[in-house]
Amino acid sequence: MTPEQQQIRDLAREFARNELRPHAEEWDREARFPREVVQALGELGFMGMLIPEEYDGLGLDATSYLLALEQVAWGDASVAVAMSVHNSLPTQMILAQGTAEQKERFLRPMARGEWLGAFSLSEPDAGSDAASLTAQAVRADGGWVLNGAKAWVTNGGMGDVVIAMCRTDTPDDRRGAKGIGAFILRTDAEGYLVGKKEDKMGQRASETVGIAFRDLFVPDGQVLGDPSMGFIYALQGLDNGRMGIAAVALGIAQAALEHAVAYAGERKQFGRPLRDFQGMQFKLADMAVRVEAARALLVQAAAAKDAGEPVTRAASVAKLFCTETAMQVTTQAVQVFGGYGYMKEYPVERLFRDAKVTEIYEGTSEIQRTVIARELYRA
Ligand code: COS
Repeated sequence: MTPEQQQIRDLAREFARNELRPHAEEWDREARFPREVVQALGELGFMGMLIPEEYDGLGLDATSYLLALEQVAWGDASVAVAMSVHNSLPTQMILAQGTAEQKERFLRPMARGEWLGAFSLSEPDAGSDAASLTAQAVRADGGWVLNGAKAWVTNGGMGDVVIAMCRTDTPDDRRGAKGIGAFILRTDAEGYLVGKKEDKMGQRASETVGIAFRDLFVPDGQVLGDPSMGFIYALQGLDNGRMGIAAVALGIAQAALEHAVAYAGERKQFGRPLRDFQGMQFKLADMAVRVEAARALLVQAAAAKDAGEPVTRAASVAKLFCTETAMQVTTQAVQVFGGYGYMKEYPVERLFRDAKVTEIYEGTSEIQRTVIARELYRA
């Protein structure tokens, strides 16, 4: 790490320790997202970490961003996923494909944390097979009219800007993955409807909603790039998004490891602390090795991104390994705590629940393996 990267990581750790950790249990219990925290993250510059300074961002490298995101997740995974989606997907997609006017209009308030961003690809019947989505955009005078339903949108209700993928091809000329556009939506637009907030197993404080479009008019100025290339932009965005989720998972795993190490040092059975038992030592060592290996893979993917190299494979490798590490390490942390680990009074129970979804959203572990295998043949 460079001194600057270390400084950003330490700043994130301090913020997580003081502003997130003390409240994580309460936010989880109440399933309430602390919107005020987004403002605080914005003041630190953390909502525009990858946005250039000319648009009010910090203009940092991916490594700094992901190391900071890991720390935020160490404090609270729900806050981290909101930050990850915002920084990795809509802002990066606008940066990559947006016009000068779109960058000026959307990136500034997003970089300052005044507008929270979301990304909407999945639908009730289009999950892993994302290109089969059916929400339809129809050409109209000066723009497009959107109709359809989307599923599991993080920040989709309380957020301000959503990039949503909808079909732009016509029923008699279906073009599959090349017949989809990416639309920059304001959530206060007429015809943007927010459905019920999902009641989830973990990351309960993060807002996950279904949304629907009913004759939602989107002016041409809010179409991202080529209206037939939105699916490609979404997959490019997900290359970034998957590194973000890897960082979120890593923060969860690191937190679980630290709790397990501390507990095994304190808890006594058979007249000795648990840490004195070789079975426990092996368990803790395996957890630590997984976490370190996961971080190395994430840093490697971040370095590839910073070097301007293709990251599809590295991002999927990092996402797969970090998220499965989170699930394994939190499972073992619950085991170390024994009966207490199963109780809500102890944080490992929440971390275990928070870990699971990282193996699912932004591409399941099975999709990551599919992507990695395809890339092996491409190389
Ligand atoms: N970046 C840029 N372009 C990409 C890409 C990437 N990472 N991955 C694929 N593409 C391109 C392909 O090259 C192809 O274009 P060409 O025909 O010109 O070569 C196009 O996108 C379509 O790709 P493909 O034919 O592979 O599409 P599939 O429908 O088979 O889907 C998977 C590919 C399964 C990998 C994709 O649908 C996927 O990632 N699904 C999971 C979706 C997901 O993560 N959802 C979570 C959303 S957030 S809750």
